[in-house]
Amino acid sequence: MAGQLPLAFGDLRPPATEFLPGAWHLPRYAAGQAKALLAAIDLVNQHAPFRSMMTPGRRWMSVALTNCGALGWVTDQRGYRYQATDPESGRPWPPLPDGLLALAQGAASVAGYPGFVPDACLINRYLPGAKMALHQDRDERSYDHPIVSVSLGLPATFLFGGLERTDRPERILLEHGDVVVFGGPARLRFHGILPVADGEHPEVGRQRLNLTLRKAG
Ligand code: MD3
Ligand code: FE
Repeated sequence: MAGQLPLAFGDLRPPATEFLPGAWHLPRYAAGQAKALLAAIDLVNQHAPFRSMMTPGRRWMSVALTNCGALGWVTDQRGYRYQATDPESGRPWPPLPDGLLALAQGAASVAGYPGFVPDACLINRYLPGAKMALHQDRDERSYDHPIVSVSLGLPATFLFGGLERTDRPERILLEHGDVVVFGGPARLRFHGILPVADGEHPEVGRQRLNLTLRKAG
């Protein structure tokens, strides 16, 4: 993990900041591992391809998603849940890559959440125009564990609200390589993503990818 050491020079990552209680922004924390992360996502996509999913309210999500790890997040007309198998294939989700686990644990430690052991990684793919409406993440067994988010590719505006849907959200730009850790009092805040603007990222192309590492079970 030499890429995570505080090098005397050659490390241009801005410092981590706690932008709201329990919520930490680690700018470009994962940028040095982007190639490995993209290769890992490619492998997951070969075994469990990105797909559209329908909400219990019968609306198609504009984001395409897949998962790796012991548990994967799914939605259908029956509801939102985590399950051990891919509903498209009936097979277990691909394993969580070691490097991704180490990245998430390192980021969680920086944010003051040592000993984080995620068992689920949801991977969201946003093509230009895709968005995610304000929501809370409440499908995990316990809210005592943080969620680690890794963004790759096109930038997006992240909306970060309060504990009530109507609380006016703050806006945070999430860029390629950025990691955000949400724990403690931030864990149940409403959040969403504004429609992704069209563009072309030199390493990732015309898309935004977001990985969220969770302890779901
Ligand atoms: C704040 N994903 O998959 S990541 C999601 O960029 C989701 O794809 C967005 O919201 C994305 O559920 C946002 C940032 C994030 C993830 C989980 C959170 C923020 C969070 C859980 C609690 C509070
Ligand atoms: Fe969420």
